[in-house]
Amino acid sequence: MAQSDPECLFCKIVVGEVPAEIVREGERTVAFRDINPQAPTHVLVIPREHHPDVAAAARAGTGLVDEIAREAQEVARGEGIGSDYRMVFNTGTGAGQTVFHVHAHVLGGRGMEWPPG
Ligand code: DGP
Repeated sequence: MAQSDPECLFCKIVVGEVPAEIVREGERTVAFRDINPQAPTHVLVIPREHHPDVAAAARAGTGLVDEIAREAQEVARGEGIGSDYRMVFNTGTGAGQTVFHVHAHVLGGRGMEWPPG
Protein backbone atom coordinates (compact mmCIF):
# COMPACT_ATOMS: atom_id res chain seq x y z
CA MET A 1 0.00 0.00 0.00
CA ALA A 2 1.57 3.28 -1.11
CA GLN A 3 2.09 5.94 1.53
CA SER A 4 0.30 9.25 1.02
CA ASP A 5 0.04 12.49 3.00
CA PRO A 6 -3.32 14.24 2.58
CA GLU A 7 -1.69 17.60 3.37
CA CYS A 8 1.08 17.20 0.77
CA LEU A 9 0.83 19.31 -2.43
CA PHE A 10 2.60 16.72 -4.59
CA CYS A 11 0.48 13.87 -3.22
CA LYS A 12 -2.49 15.96 -4.37
CA ILE A 13 -0.95 16.26 -7.85
CA VAL A 14 -0.49 12.47 -7.92
CA VAL A 15 -4.23 11.90 -7.37
CA GLY A 16 -5.31 14.77 -9.65
CA GLU A 17 -6.67 16.92 -6.82
CA VAL A 18 -4.28 19.72 -7.84
CA PRO A 19 -3.81 20.19 -11.60
CA ALA A 20 -0.39 19.94 -13.21
CA GLU A 21 0.97 19.61 -16.73
CA ILE A 22 1.92 15.97 -16.66
CA VAL A 23 4.54 14.89 -19.19
CA ARG A 24 5.02 11.27 -18.19
CA GLU A 25 3.42 8.72 -15.90
CA GLY A 26 4.95 5.50 -14.70
CA GLU A 27 3.66 2.80 -12.40
CA ARG A 28 5.51 4.36 -9.47
CA THR A 29 6.33 7.87 -10.70
CA VAL A 30 4.77 10.99 -12.19
CA ALA A 31 6.63 13.74 -14.09
CA PHE A 32 5.13 17.21 -14.51
CA ARG A 33 6.29 20.69 -15.48
CA ASP A 34 7.52 22.96 -12.71
CA ILE A 35 5.17 25.87 -12.11
CA ASN A 36 8.15 28.26 -12.02
CA PRO A 37 10.50 26.99 -14.75
CA GLN A 38 14.19 27.83 -14.49
CA ALA A 39 15.13 26.45 -17.92
CA PRO A 40 13.37 25.65 -21.22
CA THR A 41 12.90 22.14 -19.82
CA HIS A 42 12.09 22.07 -16.12
CA VAL A 43 10.22 18.95 -15.13
CA LEU A 44 9.77 17.43 -11.68
CA VAL A 45 9.88 13.66 -11.32
CA ILE A 46 8.20 12.39 -8.17
CA PRO A 47 7.27 9.01 -6.76
CA ARG A 48 3.58 8.33 -6.28
CA GLU A 49 4.29 7.38 -2.69
CA HIS A 50 5.15 10.03 -0.16
CA HIS A 51 8.71 10.35 1.10
CA PRO A 52 9.81 13.75 2.41
CA ASP A 53 13.18 13.80 0.66
CA VAL A 54 15.59 11.75 -1.42
CA ALA A 55 17.35 10.34 1.64
CA ALA A 56 14.08 8.98 2.99
CA ALA A 57 13.20 7.53 -0.43
CA ALA A 58 16.60 5.84 -0.57
CA ARG A 59 16.15 4.43 2.92
CA ALA A 60 12.90 2.83 1.81
CA GLY A 61 15.18 0.50 -0.14
CA THR A 62 12.76 -0.34 -2.92
CA GLY A 63 14.73 0.97 -5.89
CA LEU A 64 12.59 4.09 -6.05
CA VAL A 65 15.49 6.52 -6.41
CA ASP A 66 16.90 4.45 -9.28
CA GLU A 67 13.49 4.59 -10.90
CA ILE A 68 13.29 8.36 -10.50
CA ALA A 69 16.72 8.65 -12.16
CA ARG A 70 15.60 6.42 -15.04
CA GLU A 71 12.43 8.44 -15.49
CA ALA A 72 14.48 11.65 -15.51
CA GLN A 73 16.46 10.26 -18.45
CA GLU A 74 13.22 9.37 -20.26
CA VAL A 75 11.87 12.87 -19.63
CA ALA A 76 15.03 14.38 -21.13
CA ARG A 77 14.74 12.13 -24.19
CA GLY A 78 11.09 13.05 -24.56
CA GLU A 79 11.97 16.73 -24.37
CA GLY A 80 14.53 16.30 -27.13
CA ILE A 81 17.53 17.15 -24.96
CA GLY A 82 18.97 13.64 -25.00
CA SER A 83 21.41 13.12 -22.16
CA ASP A 84 22.25 16.77 -21.53
CA TYR A 85 20.34 17.71 -18.42
CA ARG A 86 20.84 18.51 -14.79
CA MET A 87 19.06 16.45 -12.15
CA VAL A 88 18.79 18.12 -8.76
CA PHE A 89 17.35 16.94 -5.45
CA ASN A 90 17.22 19.92 -3.11
CA THR A 91 17.37 18.32 0.32
CA GLY A 92 16.53 20.37 3.40
CA THR A 93 15.39 23.97 3.75
CA GLY A 94 18.99 25.18 3.86
CA ALA A 95 19.51 23.75 0.38
CA GLY A 96 16.33 25.30 -1.00
CA GLN A 97 13.83 22.48 -0.58
CA THR A 98 10.33 23.95 -0.27
CA VAL A 99 8.10 20.96 -1.01
CA PHE A 100 8.70 17.98 1.25
CA HIS A 101 7.73 15.21 -1.14
CA VAL A 102 10.88 13.99 -2.87
CA HIS A 103 11.26 15.38 -6.38
CA ALA A 104 14.03 15.40 -8.95
CA HIS A 105 14.27 18.64 -10.88
CA VAL A 106 15.15 17.81 -14.50
CA LEU A 107 16.57 20.96 -16.08
CA GLY A 108 17.88 21.44 -19.59
CA GLY A 109 17.62 23.15 -22.94
CA ARG A 110 20.15 25.83 -22.04
CA GLY A 111 23.75 25.99 -20.91
CA MET A 112 24.34 25.15 -17.26
CA GLU A 113 26.88 26.77 -15.01
CA TRP A 114 28.82 25.37 -12.10
CA PRO A 115 28.80 26.00 -9.19
CA PRO A 116 25.02 26.42 -8.98
CA GLY A 117 23.63 29.38 -7.04
P1 DGP B 1 12.11 22.67 -4.20
O1 DGP B 1 12.40 24.11 -3.94
O2 DGP B 1 13.36 21.89 -4.60
O3 DGP B 1 11.36 22.01 -3.06
O4 DGP B 1 11.19 22.64 -5.48
C1 DGP B 1 9.82 22.73 -5.45
C2 DGP B 1 9.38 23.08 -6.83
O5 DGP B 1 8.00 22.82 -6.93
C3 DGP B 1 9.59 24.54 -7.21
O6 DGP B 1 10.53 24.62 -8.28
C4 DGP B 1 8.23 25.03 -7.66
C5 DGP B 1 7.43 23.75 -7.82
N1 DGP B 1 6.04 23.87 -7.45
C6 DGP B 1 5.56 24.37 -6.28
N2 DGP B 1 4.22 24.31 -6.27
C7 DGP B 1 3.85 23.77 -7.47
C8 DGP B 1 2.59 23.45 -8.04
O7 DGP B 1 1.51 23.63 -7.48
N3 DGP B 1 2.62 22.92 -9.30
C9 DGP B 1 3.78 22.68 -9.96
N4 DGP B 1 3.69 22.16 -11.18
N5 DGP B 1 4.99 22.96 -9.45
C10 DGP B 1 5.02 23.49 -8.20
